[in-house]
Amino acid sequence: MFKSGFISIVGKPNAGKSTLINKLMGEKIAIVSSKPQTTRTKITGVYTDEEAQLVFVDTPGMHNARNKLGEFMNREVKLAASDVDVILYLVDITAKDKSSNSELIEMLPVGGATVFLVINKIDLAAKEDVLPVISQLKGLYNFAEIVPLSAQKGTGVESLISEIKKYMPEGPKYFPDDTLTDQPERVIVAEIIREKLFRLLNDEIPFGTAVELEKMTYDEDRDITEISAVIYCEKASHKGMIIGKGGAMLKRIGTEARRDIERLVDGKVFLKMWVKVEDDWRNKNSAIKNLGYVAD
Ligand SMILES: Nc1nc2c(ncn2[C@@H]2O[C@H](COP(=O)(O)OP(=O)(O)OP(=O)(O)O)[C@@H](O)[C@H]2O)c(=O)[nH]1
Ligand SMILES: [Mg+2]
Repeated sequence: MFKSGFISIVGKPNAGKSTLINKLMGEKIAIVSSKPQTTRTKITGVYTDEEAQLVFVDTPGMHNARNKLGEFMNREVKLAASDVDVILYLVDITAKDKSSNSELIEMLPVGGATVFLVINKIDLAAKEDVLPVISQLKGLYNFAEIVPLSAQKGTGVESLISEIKKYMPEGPKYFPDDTLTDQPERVIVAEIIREKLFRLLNDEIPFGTAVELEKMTYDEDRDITEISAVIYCEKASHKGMIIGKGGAMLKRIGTEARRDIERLVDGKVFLKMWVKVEDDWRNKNSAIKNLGYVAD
């Protein structure tokens, strides 16, 4: 009997949701950074083996929205958590305030879904500290399963997959065997650039950035993919920081992004980037939409 179903990965910002979906897929489909609110849209990853097809959805971290982009992100979580078979609620074992998770779980449209508590980053905790955290958290909700793991190291990820399979109904393959993600290549490219902004820029600057691809074409004669991208930011002072002294920061962002994009397209890449200021875009519905943050 072949099984299939939908599983959404939710939790606070920085819990390690994107790291987990990447580990489950065996490939990087979602960007990761040490800063909260890295993920802005829901991202589907399809896992297929002989027994089952598991359709995972990574989501933005649930938080108190302070602008329209934040409201959009929280809506994305709710959309992704409704109508699924299993919800994985991720908690970072090292996070200080764990009790507030119950409010977030209450906000989820759980419906008939089974909810797992996944305790992540156990590689950062001493063995004897895991059980006390489990007993602290298990009363927050009626969890069907509690799975401790390390999304980064992969410890416990296999057992998570087998636990999930137990709750999957009999079903068809919704996607062809070789499907990995629903994201078009252009979207992944823009996300890779955004990841570098999150990794290389400090303070509030990365949170106010967005990336739009203007062009992505393959030049057959030169065997090179040509990409032009615009980095949007909220203030002229941020633009200066993104470009850096003598263009040094933008160059570094470009070099690191190009390296990843070349791996993705498996070929040479020419990447050109511009930085533009779009005042307070995170509070403008039209700007948010234009930058690809559109609910479906
Ligand atoms: N040591 C350790 N670090 C981890 C683990 N999982 C994730 N991280 C780190 O935690 C940080 C956040 O990881 P993400 O996967 O971006 O977290 P997220 O939940 O997707 O965050 P948002 O998209 O902002 O909601 C990154 O620096 C990861 O490398 C883990 O199992 N162990
Ligand atoms: Mg994420």
